[in-house]
Amino acid sequence: MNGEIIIKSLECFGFHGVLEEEKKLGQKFVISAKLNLDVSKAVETDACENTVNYSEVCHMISDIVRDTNYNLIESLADRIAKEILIAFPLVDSIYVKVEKPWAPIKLGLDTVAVATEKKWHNVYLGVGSNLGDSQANIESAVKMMKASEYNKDVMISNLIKTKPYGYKEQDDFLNGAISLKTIMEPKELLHFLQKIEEELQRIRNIHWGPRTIDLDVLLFDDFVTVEQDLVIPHPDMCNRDFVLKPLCELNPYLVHPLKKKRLCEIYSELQQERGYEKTL
Ligand code: PH2
Ligand code: MG
Ligand code: MG
Repeated sequence: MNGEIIIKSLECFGFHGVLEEEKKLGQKFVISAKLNLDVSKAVETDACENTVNYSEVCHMISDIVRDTNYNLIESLADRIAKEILIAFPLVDSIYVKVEKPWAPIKLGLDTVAVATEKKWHNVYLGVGSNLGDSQANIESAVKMMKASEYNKDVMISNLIKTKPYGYKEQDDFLNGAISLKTIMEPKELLHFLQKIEEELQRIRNIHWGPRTIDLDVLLFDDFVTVEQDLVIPHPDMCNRDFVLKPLCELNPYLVHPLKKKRLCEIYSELQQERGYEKTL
């Protein structure tokens, strides 16, 4: 049962702002938040440990406003949203509004405010390696994903040995799929994954050539985007059995947002079309 915890106009004090005076003197910030969570267990047991204690949330917000320093209220709202999502695992998504009623703009106004929404996104990644100790490279990548507090529930499929697809003059690959929840937005996630690839010494020379690690965003909720450096869903995922096989192991009933079909259907259609199993 979906429930909401609503905090309206919590008065806080802090030193956020672009002007030196704001940083020195501080001012009032008024925070409102709406937390979405499953309240079934709380209602069934009538016990506070099965929900989110709104008093703890309010104190956490007040501490963040007092103890951090941002130029922008956008950054403050983002920080509050992220910290609450991380600290209270029951919360699936959150809306945060930061008002600055005393904004020094030499004009009279009620208040100025920014608002943000953040949530735990369901993400699926493809992972591949055919250089160095592939299994160790993939394990290190997973460890780095787990180490970020912006991610949780990181799970990896079994790894499969596969023939190179595309550029053939290279060693066989070890491939797998990873599922995780993240509060990063797509571009942030892309940069996070690129940093892991760099740390694992990936050198980009031949397009589709040998690599110590390749981390591709396959699916990001039902999100669809086309940008120069990021296309979601992954445009070639439905043609690759080394992607679909491990992905189906993690979640066969997941629906592809553009094909509107379950992954297991897409995979079995690919196998029929090819007439054979491509993996070794
Ligand atoms: N990745 C590629 C190109 N070809 N072939 C296999 N078997 N596995 C891969 O992960 C792979 C590939 C580009 O990302
Ligand atoms: Mg790739
Ligand atoms: Mg890639």
